[in-house]
Amino acid sequence: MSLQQQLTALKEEAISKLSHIHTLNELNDLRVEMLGKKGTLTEVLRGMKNLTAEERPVVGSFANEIRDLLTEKIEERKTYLEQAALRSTLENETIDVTLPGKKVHLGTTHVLTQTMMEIEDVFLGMGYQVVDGREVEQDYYNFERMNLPKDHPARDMQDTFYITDELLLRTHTSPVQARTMEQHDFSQGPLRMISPGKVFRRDTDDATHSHQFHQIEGLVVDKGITMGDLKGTLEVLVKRMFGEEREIRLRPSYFPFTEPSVEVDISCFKCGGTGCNVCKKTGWIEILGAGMVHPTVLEMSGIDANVYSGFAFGLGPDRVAMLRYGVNDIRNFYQNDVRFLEQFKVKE
Ligand code: FA5
Repeated sequence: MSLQQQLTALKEEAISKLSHIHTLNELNDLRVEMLGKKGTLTEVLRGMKNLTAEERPVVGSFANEIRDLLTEKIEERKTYLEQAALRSTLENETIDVTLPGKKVHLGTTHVLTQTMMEIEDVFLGMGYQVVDGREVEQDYYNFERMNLPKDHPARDMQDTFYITDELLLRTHTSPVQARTMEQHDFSQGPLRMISPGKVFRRDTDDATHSHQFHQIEGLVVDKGITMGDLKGTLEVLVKRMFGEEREIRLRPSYFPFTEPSVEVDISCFKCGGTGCNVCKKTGWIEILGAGMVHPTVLEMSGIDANVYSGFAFGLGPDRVAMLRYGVNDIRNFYQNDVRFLEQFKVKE
């Protein structure tokens, strides 16, 4: 077979193969096979050395034509394949913008946060300031400044996690009393504050006790503050939170930092006062401790107890939320079961 015949056969073979090629990789392989350095065309052209001087340019120009033709055909096929690939990608990735979107699942403010915010609103309306305390507190503020020296037996009721001998997870929000009193400038007016936050105790968890819970401390100090102011303030709170019909009772109690001291109970939401497992058969659930600020506590904060007096209270918002929503186990608030929490969804 002459070189020209070989070249023509090569061209036809390439053109026929091209029509069966469906991927860019296959196309590249074919290009290398036909036109590459070790390809068929180069192989055929090696035979040129056996040609005469007259034949060489003729065959050479024929070979060039074939190379150009094949290069062009390969380019054409390449463009065709690229467009086909693009078409198929576009078809597969078609987005139907009219389909409904995926719903974003929104959470809600925790029911305890909601409750504390509502209580804050009641007090803000009465001219109180809201103060932040510290969850990691000094023994000095948590106990000593609350009239509970190191060996005081009432410390036993509030055991906690000690970070060092002098640093602990606070057992109540009362240390904020001392911190606020020592900062207050009475020439600017009376001291009226509440302080919500987390507190920690070595309590055994049951339906109404949790080892970590919340308190809202309240403190008013001015000239001439009496137990009547305390009672009136608590009545406003209870009526705003629970409605006019809910009964409260004040029981004499003891706190080293108040004198006299009371504990305030609300009639049980579950049994209405007849006694059940939630109220431990008493008909009442305790929601706060309160009293008149002990003169020693005032004096330790640099306030003259002969001139000023005050009341203070420590409210358990977890218990308030239980009472308002009929939650019969405090542990529900802390287990983070979404089915429970979603019942208290608010429009934000
Ligand atoms: C105190 O913590 C005092 N600091 C309150 C106080 C402040 C008295 C200012 C006088 C003046 P008590 O330990 O009783 O007191 O707790 C106050 C409230 O916190 C209780 O009435 C109750 O509502 C809540 N509470 C106490 N322990 C727990 C607990 N383990 N789980 C949930 N709530 C609790």
